[in-house]
Amino acid sequence: MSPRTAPVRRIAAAVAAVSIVAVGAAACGGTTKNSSSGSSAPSAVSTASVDPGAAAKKGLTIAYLPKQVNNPYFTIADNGGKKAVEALGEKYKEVGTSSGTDTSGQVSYVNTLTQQRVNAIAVSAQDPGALCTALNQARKNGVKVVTYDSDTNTNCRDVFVSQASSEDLGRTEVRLLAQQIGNKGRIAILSAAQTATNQNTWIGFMKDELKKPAYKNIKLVKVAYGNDDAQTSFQQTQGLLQQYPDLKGIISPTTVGIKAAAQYLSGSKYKGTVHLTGLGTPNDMRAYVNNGTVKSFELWDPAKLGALAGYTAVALSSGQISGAPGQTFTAGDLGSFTIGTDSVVVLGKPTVFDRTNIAQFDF
Ligand code: RAM
Repeated sequence: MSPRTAPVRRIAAAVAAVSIVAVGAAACGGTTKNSSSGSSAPSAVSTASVDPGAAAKKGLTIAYLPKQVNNPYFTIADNGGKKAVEALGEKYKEVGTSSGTDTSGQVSYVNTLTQQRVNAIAVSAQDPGALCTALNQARKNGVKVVTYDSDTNTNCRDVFVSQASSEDLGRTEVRLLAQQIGNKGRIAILSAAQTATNQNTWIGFMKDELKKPAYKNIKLVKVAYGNDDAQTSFQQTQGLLQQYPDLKGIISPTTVGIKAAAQYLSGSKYKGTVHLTGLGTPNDMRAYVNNGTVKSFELWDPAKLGALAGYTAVALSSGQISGAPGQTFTAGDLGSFTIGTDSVVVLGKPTVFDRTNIAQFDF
């Protein structure tokens, strides 16, 4: 899929900007979807009545807008979404930018999808706030908005489909690395985009975990950003080792970052002595686990995440749920899910991959 050209994007953004002021005013007017969560939303959503027993509508258009279209992680996730929504009799489409830092490109796509009157958008946000005006404009026009993988601010979407508990992800990555380096030494984080909601949330929990007395001999020296770009991530890893030659370990909570860091370490004198963990796909990381560069890392099943986003979008568009905490819906063979605080649905627990189990996974 090729990214849209800049001039087209500017025109689309300008068209949408004209009608956006009114939405902002409505959203700020204090209509609250759920007063205990403190999330405000366009009034159309907050007053919608739901019928949990309603049949799923057919022929809905569910559009996926990943952070990045050429990222294998999103290819797996969105294909999982495609299978799920098509099995329900809906239409699937995917649009998106090829860069993980093109927030204006994401905004432009939201505006186009709104003009096309898709029924729902499933979006992985490159930035928590940048898409909000466009997404609330979409919602005001009846488009349901599900964030998946990377959230926006809570008042800009109906439901966030989260891959796992953010707190668990952040803390377990620190634990994995701490075990590998014997609880001692300098470490760094190689993240994705500096604005990415998901990575920043996990990093917040990593920093909190590192405050525990058990980690008093571990020092986080730097958070570097590889922007979910293989070459930048590779160079950032190289730069970290140049700046901190005594570095003991790296956490990379991004599939693009961890793969590039593993590639760098694997071909360097640091192979096997500088430890690396984070979030990666088993297919990307298999060679580096088998050649001793990486001991263990974790991830959820991206296809299931994409599928759950699709089921959630269809349930919203069919009036089975409105996104309010406590509501329950069925997500095909993934089972039944209950919407939690801040309208978040959690897929489940991630899997830790290492030499003993990685051969069992193919994604
Ligand atoms: C990258 C993206 C994505 C994140 C995964 C782990 O592919 O940044 O948002 O969830 O890594």
